[in-house]
Amino acid sequence: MAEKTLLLIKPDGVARGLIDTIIKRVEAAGLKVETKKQITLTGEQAAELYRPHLGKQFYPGLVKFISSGPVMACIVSGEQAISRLRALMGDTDPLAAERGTIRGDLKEMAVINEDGIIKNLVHGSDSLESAAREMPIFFK
Ligand code: DAT
Ligand code: MG
Repeated sequence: MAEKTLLLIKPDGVARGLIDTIIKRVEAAGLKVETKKQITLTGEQAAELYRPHLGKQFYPGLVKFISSGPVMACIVSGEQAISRLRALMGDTDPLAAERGTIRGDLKEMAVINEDGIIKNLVHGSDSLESAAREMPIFFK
């Protein structure tokens, strides 16, 4: 099924100059970047993005990190775009992410920030429901 999903290049990826590198990888895998926009999330946008994690011990740090600097928000489309983008991203923990994945190949030496948050460069919606909730946070 043709799908649309949200890709975010997180503040660590933008700060490290990896926007083009990451977008090229997504496109090389046969997915299409329909539109993109660089923004710094408001607290409200960050809270909505990470609403499923509300109540977890790392939630406050997560919201702080994602709004700590500009992100590149992208709508990515293609057949099975949601699962294909997730596979391309690799494991949540960059140290566990396989070679050939964005998180595995582009990780930095220290993958945990000062608040205990895993820095892993990218966010991708994990389901049709998540994509439907997350895309409008960035694209009206
Ligand atoms: P993913 O981004 O792979 O969908 P997730 O939705 O479980 O992973 O978590 C959202 C982000 O929160 C994740 O990209 C990095 C951070 N994170 C997840 N689990 C964490 C933990 N146990 N400690 C610190 N940060 C964590
Ligand atoms: Mg997630």
